[in-house]
Amino acid sequence: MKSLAMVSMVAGIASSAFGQIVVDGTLDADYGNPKSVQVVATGFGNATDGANGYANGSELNGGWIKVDVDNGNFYLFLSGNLESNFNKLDIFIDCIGDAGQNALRSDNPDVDFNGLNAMGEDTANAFPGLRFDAGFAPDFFVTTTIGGYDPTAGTGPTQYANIAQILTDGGGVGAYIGSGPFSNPQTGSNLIDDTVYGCKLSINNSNVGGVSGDPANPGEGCGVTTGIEIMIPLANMGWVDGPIRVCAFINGQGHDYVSSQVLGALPAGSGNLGGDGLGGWNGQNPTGKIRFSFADIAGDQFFSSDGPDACSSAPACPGDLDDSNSVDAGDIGSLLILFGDCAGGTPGCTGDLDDSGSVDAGDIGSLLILFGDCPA
Ligand SMILES: [Ca+2]
Ligand SMILES: [Ca+2]
Ligand SMILES: [Ca+2]
Repeated sequence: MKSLAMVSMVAGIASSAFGQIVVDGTLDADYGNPKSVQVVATGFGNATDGANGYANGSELNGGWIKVDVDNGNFYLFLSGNLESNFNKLDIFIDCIGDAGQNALRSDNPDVDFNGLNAMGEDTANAFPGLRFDAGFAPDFFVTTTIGGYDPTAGTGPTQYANIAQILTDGGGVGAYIGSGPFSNPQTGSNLIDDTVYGCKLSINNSNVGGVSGDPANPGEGCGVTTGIEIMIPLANMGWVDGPIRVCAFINGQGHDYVSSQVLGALPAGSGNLGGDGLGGWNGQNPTGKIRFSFADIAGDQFFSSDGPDACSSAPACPGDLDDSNSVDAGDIGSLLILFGDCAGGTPGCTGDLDDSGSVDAGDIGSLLILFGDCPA
């Protein structure tokens, strides 16, 4: 965002190296593990259409971040769906450790009909705006939306996107970065290919899995591999080093009503946050439409590029009880020390390799089968 020369330089690096990630709305192996997973039912419609372009609901099932230093790009993959009704996917990125806005100001760049500032503090009326968890101070904003599907003509929908700097003291640069119409609403693909700032965005809206719309049976987000994909040159974000953290949520058309679909996820059982954090609406106000703090909500409503695998409940190398990176004789010794019933008789405690509810002779047999080096 600093200069076109910088962007050109980054693009030059990208074209001279193998690009493992393709921005197409489908998950690439190079993303590694998901860093966030949804546990809350969507309050903005369960997506059931199965079409690549349009969707009848919005859900954020999982979040992946790839900081590709070799190619100079930040990649974000959010599995799920963005309803093709011009609801918004708002993404706040904390990529500079000692800068940014923990409490969103309202003198940031005017992008998407001033939608970013609509979420910020209302200084005239002394209303606070959106505030983030302690320690999370975003430095960059991306918002994207999709709509305009015409079933009669069989055209659309089209995705649109805006980016903006979030500088510590406001101001900065923002821009509309283009549109990506679908080549075919049901089976086609799309791409926003921003040649000014070097960003790329795409959606594949075909997911029908992930969370449900039923709070009593929310399901969960693991396993969904299509959704919203974004690439931003790291130079535009002012990134120098360190992990990159993201807070992403589905919002209403006017950036004025936050859904239940937030990553990092809201506490299980949560509903839509609305404008006040409780499902109410403050949208009649020019700014400060969003007037709650994620710090008041349990858990971290952000996730980090260096976080653990959000979808792994099992250890990466079962049987490697002494963390030697291989399952061998040393682990038999560790197993013997663990002999006895699991706490409360709950199967699957450390050493209970056969899920019998106790660590016993049966687990020695299971351990012998696992003998060998851990997967790389
Ligand atoms: Ca991809
Ligand atoms: Ca920051
Ligand atoms: Ca929180």
